[in-house]
Amino acid sequence: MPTIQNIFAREILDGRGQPTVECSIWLDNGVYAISSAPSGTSVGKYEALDLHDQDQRMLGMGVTKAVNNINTVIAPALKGKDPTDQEGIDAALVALDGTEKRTKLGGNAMIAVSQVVMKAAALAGGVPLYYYIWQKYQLASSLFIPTCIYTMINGGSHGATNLDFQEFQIVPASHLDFIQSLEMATLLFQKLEEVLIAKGAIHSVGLDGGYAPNLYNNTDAFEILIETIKNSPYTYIQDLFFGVDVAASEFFNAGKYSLKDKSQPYSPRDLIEYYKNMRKLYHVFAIEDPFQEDDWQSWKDITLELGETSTIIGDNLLVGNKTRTQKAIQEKACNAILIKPNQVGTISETIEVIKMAQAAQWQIVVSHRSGETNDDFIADFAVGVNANYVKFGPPNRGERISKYNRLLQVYADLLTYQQQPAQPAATEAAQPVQE
Ligand code: 2PG
Ligand code: MG
Repeated sequence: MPTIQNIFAREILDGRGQPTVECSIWLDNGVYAISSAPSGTSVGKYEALDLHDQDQRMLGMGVTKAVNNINTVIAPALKGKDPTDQEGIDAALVALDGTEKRTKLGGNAMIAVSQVVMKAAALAGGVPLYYYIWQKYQLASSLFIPTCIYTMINGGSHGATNLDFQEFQIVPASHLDFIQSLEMATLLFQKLEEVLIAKGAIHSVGLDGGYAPNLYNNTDAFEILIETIKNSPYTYIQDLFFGVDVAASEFFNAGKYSLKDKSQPYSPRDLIEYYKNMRKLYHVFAIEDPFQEDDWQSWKDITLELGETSTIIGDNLLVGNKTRTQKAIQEKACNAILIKPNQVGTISETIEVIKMAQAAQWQIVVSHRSGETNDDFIADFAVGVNANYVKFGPPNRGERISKYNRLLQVYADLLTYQQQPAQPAATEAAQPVQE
């Protein structure tokens, strides 16, 4: 049995140019691995804390405290431990931290270690990471590439703040396999730029790489996407649908929601009607965070009224937290969960929540963060846990491309193993996964 010889962390930069934690591990059999912590911008109220230095350096965003916690507290405690005992390692991290929100060690310190241990265990076993995860947790009988939800336009706190919604996405139809869907997303992303230039609406790219154009409201964004699709060989509704990450907490105030197309804020009831209309007009198949994280009644209402035909995804609502997920299952507050392991702090706890959501027959969407490095851990993780969907941004910017390129490698592996890389069905009716 290989054992952990050393763990060492340092501060590096993520794709936003902000400091984050990177961690190396050495096993006594010579295995060496590296992993880093992603981090968010539109951060949920209930997620694990990203520990930042909050001092004079780098606008207080440095992570030297989290790095020191790994080097001086975590590393000595994990020396000599078995890296394949992920549950034991993660339980040790949870115990060393001892807080609900991971404020002592930092969620960023904990997830970097939890991930790197898992990478080392896979390497020690001589198998690819996704395969190791799949074998270890046995969450489904076959391996496949999840359907990719591609962000095309960024608004909200990821964009130029002119658009209310954070992400306007395309969701490929189930007849396209991963390669075909990536080709479609790549072409549409290029075509979108042409349309934006022609309209004089080009601005820049947002935090996860989607265009952040000079548009006024959400309707403009859908219309531009429809025009883009018309300028391509693809057919709207036949080949793709739309999705959004509303990130509604960002425009919530005193029980109401302010959208720029109306001077008065929307009541929760008005906003549900807005979504119903959007669903009908633009075939928006997946809606993430339609309401603020404590507005449980509105979540229940939208799931009741749109959940039969749409995927209602809880991100900030759930933050991968067991108690909140349990409550949402009981109260039927959504029918899908966004999984971001760094919201939780450890991989073992994330797996428990995935199991819980799968048992409730929810759809699983494994997601990147707006702050990402070139670490492609999350791509292997998504395949290994048999996620229905992944959200890795557009095919743009190195830290997003690294995930798509990793999926291309896994796709090739699966073909080589002669296992059919079957797609979960993405239909407008949100059908259960076919394997
Ligand atoms: C989200 C994520 C990723 P952030 O809200 O789903 O797109 O954003 O990482 O900023 O929380
Ligand atoms: Mg979100």
